[in-house]
Amino acid sequence: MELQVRGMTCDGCANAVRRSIGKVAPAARVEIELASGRVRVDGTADAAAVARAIEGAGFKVAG
Ligand SMILES: [Cu+2]
Repeated sequence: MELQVRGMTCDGCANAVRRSIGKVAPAARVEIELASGRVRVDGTADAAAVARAIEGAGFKVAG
Protein backbone atom coordinates (compact mmCIF):
# COMPACT_ATOMS: atom_id res chain seq x y z
CA MET A 1 0.00 0.00 0.00
CA GLU A 2 1.05 3.57 -0.47
CA LEU A 3 0.18 6.35 1.94
CA GLN A 4 0.63 10.08 1.84
CA VAL A 5 1.91 11.24 5.22
CA ARG A 6 2.05 14.90 6.22
CA GLY A 7 4.21 16.36 8.94
CA MET A 8 7.51 14.57 8.37
CA THR A 9 10.30 17.11 8.31
CA CYS A 10 13.46 15.16 9.04
CA ASP A 11 14.96 11.70 9.35
CA GLY A 12 13.80 11.59 12.97
CA CYS A 13 10.21 11.93 11.80
CA ALA A 14 10.72 9.26 9.15
CA ASN A 15 12.14 6.94 11.81
CA ALA A 16 9.18 7.62 14.09
CA VAL A 17 6.80 6.74 11.25
CA ARG A 18 8.84 3.62 10.49
CA ARG A 19 8.69 2.55 14.13
CA SER A 20 4.97 3.14 14.38
CA ILE A 21 4.36 0.98 11.30
CA GLY A 22 6.65 -1.69 12.73
CA LYS A 23 4.38 -2.01 15.76
CA VAL A 24 1.37 -3.06 13.69
CA ALA A 25 3.18 -4.68 10.75
CA PRO A 26 6.51 -6.00 12.01
CA ALA A 27 7.25 -8.03 8.87
CA ALA A 28 6.38 -5.35 6.34
CA ARG A 29 8.99 -3.62 4.23
CA VAL A 30 8.69 0.13 4.62
CA GLU A 31 9.99 2.75 2.22
CA ILE A 32 9.73 6.41 3.13
CA GLU A 33 10.31 9.33 0.78
CA LEU A 34 10.79 12.22 3.15
CA ALA A 35 10.51 15.04 0.61
CA SER A 36 7.19 13.94 -0.86
CA GLY A 37 5.75 12.28 2.24
CA ARG A 38 5.17 9.10 0.30
CA VAL A 39 5.24 5.96 2.45
CA ARG A 40 5.21 2.52 0.83
CA VAL A 41 4.40 -0.51 2.94
CA ASP A 42 4.97 -3.88 1.28
CA GLY A 43 3.67 -7.04 2.81
CA THR A 44 0.55 -8.05 4.64
CA ALA A 45 -0.57 -5.11 6.69
CA ASP A 46 -3.97 -3.76 7.65
CA ALA A 47 -4.13 -0.34 5.99
CA ALA A 48 -6.42 1.12 8.63
CA ALA A 49 -4.18 -0.10 11.45
CA VAL A 50 -1.11 1.31 9.74
CA ALA A 51 -2.80 4.69 9.25
CA ARG A 52 -3.93 4.73 12.88
CA ALA A 53 -0.42 3.89 14.09
CA ILE A 54 1.10 6.70 12.02
CA GLU A 55 -1.46 9.19 13.31
CA GLY A 56 -0.84 7.92 16.83
CA ALA A 57 2.80 8.93 16.35
CA GLY A 58 1.65 12.48 15.61
CA PHE A 59 1.53 12.59 11.82
CA LYS A 60 -1.33 13.09 9.40
CA VAL A 61 -2.29 10.50 6.83
CA ALA A 62 -3.98 12.09 3.81
CA GLY A 63 -6.67 10.41 1.81
CU1 LIG B 1 11.56 15.35 12.29
